[in-house]
Amino acid sequence: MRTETEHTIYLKDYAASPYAIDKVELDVKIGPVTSRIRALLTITPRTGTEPGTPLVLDGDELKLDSIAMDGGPLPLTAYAASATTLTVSEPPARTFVLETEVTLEPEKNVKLMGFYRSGGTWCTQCEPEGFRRITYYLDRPDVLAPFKVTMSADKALAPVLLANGNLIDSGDLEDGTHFAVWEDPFPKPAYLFAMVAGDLGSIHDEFTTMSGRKVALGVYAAHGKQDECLWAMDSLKRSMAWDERRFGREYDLDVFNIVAVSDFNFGAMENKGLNIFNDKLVFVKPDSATDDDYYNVERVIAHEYFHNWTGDRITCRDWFQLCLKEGLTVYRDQEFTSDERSRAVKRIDDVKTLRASQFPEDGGPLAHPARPDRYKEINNFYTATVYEKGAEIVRMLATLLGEAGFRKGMDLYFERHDGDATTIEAFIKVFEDANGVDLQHFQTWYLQAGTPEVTIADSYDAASQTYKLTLSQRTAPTPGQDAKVALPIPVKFGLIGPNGSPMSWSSASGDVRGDDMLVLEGASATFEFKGVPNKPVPSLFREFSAPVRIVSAATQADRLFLARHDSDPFNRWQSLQDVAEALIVDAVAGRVWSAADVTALAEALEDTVTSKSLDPSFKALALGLPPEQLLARTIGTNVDPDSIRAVRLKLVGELVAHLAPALTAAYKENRSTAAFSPDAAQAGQRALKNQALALLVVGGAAGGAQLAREQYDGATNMTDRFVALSAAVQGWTGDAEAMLGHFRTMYTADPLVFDKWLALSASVRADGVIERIRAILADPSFPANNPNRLRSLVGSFAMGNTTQFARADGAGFRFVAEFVADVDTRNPQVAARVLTAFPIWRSFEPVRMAAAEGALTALRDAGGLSRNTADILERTLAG
Ligand code: B3K
Ligand code: ZN
Repeated sequence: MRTETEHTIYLKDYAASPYAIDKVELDVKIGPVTSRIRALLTITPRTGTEPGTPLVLDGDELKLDSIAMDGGPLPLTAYAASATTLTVSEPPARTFVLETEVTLEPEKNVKLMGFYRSGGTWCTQCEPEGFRRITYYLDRPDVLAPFKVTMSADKALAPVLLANGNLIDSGDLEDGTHFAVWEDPFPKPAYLFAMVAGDLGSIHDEFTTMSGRKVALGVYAAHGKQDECLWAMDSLKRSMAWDERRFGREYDLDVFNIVAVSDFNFGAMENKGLNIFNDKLVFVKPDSATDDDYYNVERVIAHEYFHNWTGDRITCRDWFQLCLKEGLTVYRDQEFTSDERSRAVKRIDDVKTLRASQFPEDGGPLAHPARPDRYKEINNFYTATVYEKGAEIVRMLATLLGEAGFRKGMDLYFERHDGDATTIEAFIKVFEDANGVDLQHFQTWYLQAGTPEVTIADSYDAASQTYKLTLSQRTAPTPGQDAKVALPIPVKFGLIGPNGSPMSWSSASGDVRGDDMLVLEGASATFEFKGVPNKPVPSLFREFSAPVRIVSAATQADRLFLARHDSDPFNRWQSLQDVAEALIVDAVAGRVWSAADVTALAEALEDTVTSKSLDPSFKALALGLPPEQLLARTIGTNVDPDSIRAVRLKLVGELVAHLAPALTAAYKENRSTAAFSPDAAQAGQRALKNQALALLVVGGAAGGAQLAREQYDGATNMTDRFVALSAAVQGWTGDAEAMLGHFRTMYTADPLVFDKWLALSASVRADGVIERIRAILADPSFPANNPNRLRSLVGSFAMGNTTQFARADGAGFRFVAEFVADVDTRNPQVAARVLTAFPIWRSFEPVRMAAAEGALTALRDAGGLSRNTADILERTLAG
């Protein structure tokens, strides 16, 4: 490994910077090839700073053109500049103004961090450490300053000039250029800085805040894309209204702009007043975007907007606290979606995501606490643990405190910390103070890595009418954290009587709160319910009230009973998953199911699909069998992905043999000729219809392939077309190849639809898929630097096509490792992200395990990797 990766940063070493920045004035001259950045930083030593303490500013690939202090030149001996630092050895012991100039070449910035060019548009990405690629600065989140930015550029090349805050001046200059001055009155860390220049189209609207202020809203994108931005604008307005209603949060500037760009390393960025988005999370229209795309645009627009309060107004003291803004903001966007759409469906979707991405992370070599205490490369900590587990922790807090108690804490958070760069401890403290409770034990959720496993045992004594429930927890060691403590775990629950109705009790002992929550604080606890007339079936972890793995001795009969009778939709769904999972896992281990086992599950699914009371989007989820990767995780060791896939497909086939009539009926009943609308009701009907179709095709029902073909040909929206194609590809029907070819020809001109084709091409399970992907990559017209294209093709392969990625001959592992090495030379963030497909390698059977290790060690031995990729690789191999 390179020595760079030896460089570890520890939370315990945190110290405030010796200097504060009171004011930033930037003058940015954007030229066709080079851009010049002049920065005027007003700097004051912080109280307690020893006179003569050097000022050390961060840089990254910068070259200093000139420097001055308080308007005069600085002698060469007074400073030292390198690509990564600018040190002023003995700054004055009073406020001074430091002036620097650097020249950048945005076009060459293919890392897409700092100031770069995407499809002709100049834009920025600064979180976490991109601002230092624009100018020398104290690039850390606890240095907050008001910014004033003067931008100028050729008027024809860049008629649009945007930055954070409010526009205070603009005009033409004599040389054909024009300028704009943007001022952001809210002190902010540099990671929230943004500017955009280019020839862009836009749509505009207005929002009136709860105190009656008018905010001008704009969404900017490539010309001709305006109609694809309307949903984003609509989502923004609903987000603004929701944050006022639900959290009392009002927007603060006069302007809120969103810009869509095509080359972006992740989804979007919450820069103050100027959010920059990956265009795939802005552009939607019925004939090129699916219902999932609409849902994601709405969700991410909301997420970035909500950051204005949880992230921008209140930011992080240091990057260890990332979860403070991310976990909390994910919780907020989840709540938004739950209020706007179906709460139960949203919860199921989120738990599926958590289990698919966070649980494997938490149980593998990359496990880390939601608030880590060390890192080598902060970019590698934008993880499912920080985001999704972070949101789960906030959700548990809300569950434990109740809605009103949670809101009191949030109100205090905004009141006490507005304008601060703060910590997880401060966040927990507001809930303690607002509610008069002790949350020190709860705080451990942020500090301890690993997913607790909760084991459930119960017994019923008919003579004394007593029902006893014993819960115990255990968390396996994770890298660097051998000893684990018990965590406080909220368990929402209910007891269900033999007739399917809720059962009550006359008295309970143990930490039972109200009639629907238990709290497991220690390693183990017993809860005793008296006055329970019959043996109940317990429904535990309703709404998935804690991010844990549940081990229960429930029988298949109990699970099927819950699937029919539980009043909690989450647990109804979960029970069906559990039944299917048990059948598959047993069969993989050689204990083949009986016909009666399959019939019982098929009947429960049929009751679900034909139910008059359940909504279609829930039914669609209920019909989805546990994914292969999840089954592999449950199996845990000695995994052979081919056998998991074969057994799962066999179960689908047998279920479909029972369910074909019900699925066909659901398919027909949910077809609609109404004009397309992305609303949850219509999307839910499409989801059920399309899930039925996918099962009919993959389950080999007579006429299934034909139905997919007909839907594909006759589709009037992308959801129907794409799902029909996916079903054909998943089932690898006779005409799947022809359909894929047709889709490509039809949509090559639209990069975001082309991404769908790339992802599907990479998901083909048949041999030859690696050659297929290699051929696509080798095509000279393939945009090899665009993160969306690369992730759609190789990311989908590595993360989704497990049987081919984890081929026993090692070809899949080698291909992905070679791809990572290649992309790493251009865009380390994309490379490091794709490499996170590997950490499951030790769960495979010995042949695959050795093949994966071979590919990983070859990557390591070739050397020359970026810090991002080397860090992931090192941890993946160390395990
Ligand atoms: N805060 C950004 C993510 C930045 C990722 C940097 N590697 C978007 C978000 O989470 O809202
Ligand atoms: Zn975020």
